[in-house]
Amino acid sequence: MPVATIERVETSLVDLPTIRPHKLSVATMYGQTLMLVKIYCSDGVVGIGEGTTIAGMAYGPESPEAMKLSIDTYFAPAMIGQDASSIQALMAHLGKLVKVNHFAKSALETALLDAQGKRLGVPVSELLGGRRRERLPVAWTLASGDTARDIAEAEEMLDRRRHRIFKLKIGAKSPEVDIKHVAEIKKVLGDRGAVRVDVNMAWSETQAAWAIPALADAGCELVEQPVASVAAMTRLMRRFPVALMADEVLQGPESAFEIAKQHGADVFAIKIEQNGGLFAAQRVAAIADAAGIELYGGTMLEGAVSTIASAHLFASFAHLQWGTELFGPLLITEEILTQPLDYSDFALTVPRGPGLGIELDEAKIKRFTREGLTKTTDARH
Ligand code: MUC
Ligand code: MG
Repeated sequence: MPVATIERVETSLVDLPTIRPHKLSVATMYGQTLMLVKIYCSDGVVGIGEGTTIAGMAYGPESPEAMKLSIDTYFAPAMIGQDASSIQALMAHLGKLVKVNHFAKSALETALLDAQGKRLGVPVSELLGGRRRERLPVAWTLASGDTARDIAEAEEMLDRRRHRIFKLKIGAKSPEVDIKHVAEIKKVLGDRGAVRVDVNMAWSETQAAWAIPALADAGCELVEQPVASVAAMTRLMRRFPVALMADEVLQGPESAFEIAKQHGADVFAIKIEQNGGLFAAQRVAAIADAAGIELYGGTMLEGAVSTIASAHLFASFAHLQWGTELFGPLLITEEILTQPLDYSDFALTVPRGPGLGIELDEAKIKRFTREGLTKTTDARH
């Protein structure tokens, strides 16, 4: 007899404004949509999960609307009545019913882990093998599109002791303009702040081969996904005195294995959603460790739920050489938790309470929930 079965699954879309336009090479974001899922269990425990992407469909293969639809139509009906505690078995079952859909699977797995942690009275990090650190260094992304404004923002983050690692979003402009932008920012920050860049696949291989040495000269220490393919990443490896990080090409353990085999990256940016959930991301980290690839805790610019799910996982990693970029909740104007997260002294504290260890401010969430779309699936479907 299972301890608890799944009685209801509820999905909703929550549209939240960002504190400023966030410019990536693929799009400019003015807001963020969280696809929230709640799993109600027969023992009264409710687990929460989040599916979030960047700029609608400009970045990843699933939109928030698509995640919701796949859960409402395919996942949720198959989950009703199932054992809520057998998370790996249930996710494997769902994996047979629905191919890929990594973001939706990550949201569901997060909700199941949150519920299980609450049920057992332990943090999600305990369910993942136990945490090795309580606090995670958090980078901030400078992406206002304006050098002077980015410098002012970095200075403010340093003054507030919130961030001292800065990731610059480049690739929308020419490499020449971007290199100047990076050099100007690093010149002002000096040793007070680390500078890294994310090109989001915008460059051709020849552009990358020309631009990366100039970025290294400007004091940039890490270049994330400069080109789209693993083959091109592999050819760029070991040619410059700067680390190369894989992001978009990492789509679960099989892709991680291929990249590791081809020596396609020095560092993996691990994202729970892009890899298909916390357990899949854990396997990606294990592959990286085995291959001597270093680790970085990435983000899909998620809200508090998926950010904290990621934090529990990253806290359990054996290695986290490049820290994290779990700043998503700080890019949103609204606080959606009853107890705000602790971002202080350049790090995020991993909550200690049962499950994810966070509580949603339901009144706030309600104000920003897209009307008429919240859907509950139960035994009657
Ligand atoms: C990405 O490509 O890494 C992470 C930080 C940020 O500003 O965008 C994301 C996505
Ligand atoms: Mg990236």
